[in-house]
Amino acid sequence: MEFILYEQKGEYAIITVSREKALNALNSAVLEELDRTLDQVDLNTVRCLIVTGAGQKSFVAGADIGEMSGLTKSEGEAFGRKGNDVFRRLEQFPVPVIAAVNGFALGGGCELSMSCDIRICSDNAVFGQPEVGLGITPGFGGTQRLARLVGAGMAKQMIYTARNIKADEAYRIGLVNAVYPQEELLPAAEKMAAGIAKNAPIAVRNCKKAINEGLDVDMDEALILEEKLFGDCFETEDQKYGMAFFLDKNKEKVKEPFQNK
Ligand code: DAK
Repeated sequence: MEFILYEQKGEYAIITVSREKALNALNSAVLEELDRTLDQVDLNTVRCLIVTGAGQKSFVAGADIGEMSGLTKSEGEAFGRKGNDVFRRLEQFPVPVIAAVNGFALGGGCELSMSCDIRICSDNAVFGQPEVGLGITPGFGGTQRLARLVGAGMAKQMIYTARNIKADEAYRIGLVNAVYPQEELLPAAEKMAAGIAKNAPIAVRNCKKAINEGLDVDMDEALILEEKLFGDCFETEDQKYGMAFFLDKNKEKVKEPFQNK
């Protein structure tokens, strides 16, 4: 692949958007490669993904404006569909995805980060939806995910004004969970990924599904969904082992890794 690096480190893997000369902007090739990368994730062993950008300046500086500028209406629609499909796939990916936002996260970059389960960022990160300044609307889910994450009022302000916000403001409004010095960002993301990977994988996947799908329905339906996913964990080897380990009073015992079964 030309623009996506993929590295599996034990039970988690890192996807790096690597098109540094254009600040990792998303063209069709990047989106295509991102999609193909997700095809290749070995879900028998990978329990968490990290998405980041190459270099220290940019996570993803948006969709590629050069490529977009010449699109016809139907090509624009196809480009939007490609991005939406990949981002939705990431959002619904069976295992949790952490965005380690290491700089500019503008337009499609902010939208990519919002398709991930968790966002943490470096102290030089900048978030924004500058699309209306370019004559378009956010097209990769920005109007929907930003409003769900930070509330409609703040999302509308950011989108209508096209004003970028820095890391501290992103933290204050709840767009990111934590801010780190640049050199500490990836280690922090890896530590979090390893922490997630240590827990029972079927239970973690079911939590992701319950939260994501539950947010799209009313509370009564959401609780039924939770009951079902809760019930699904029973009789798994990991549930039996996790509970037996707790109940075993032998203080010398060492917890074995969960088997994903
Ligand atoms: N696209 C293409 N190239 C980009 C780029 C981008 N989004 N962002 C940066 N680059 C390129 C620059 O052109 C420059 O290339 P060279 O001139 O060196 O060849 C190189 O990256 C370095 O950028 P700068 O020289 O500008 O670097 P600075 O530090 O001065 O400025 C910046 C950094 C991030 C503030 C600035 O580059 C910037 O404002 N970039 C554009 C940010 C932006 O507006 N991004 C949002 C794009 S809109 C749709 C679906 C989705 C979308 C649209 C439609 N459909 C449904 C159809 C999504 C839209 C967007 O994402």
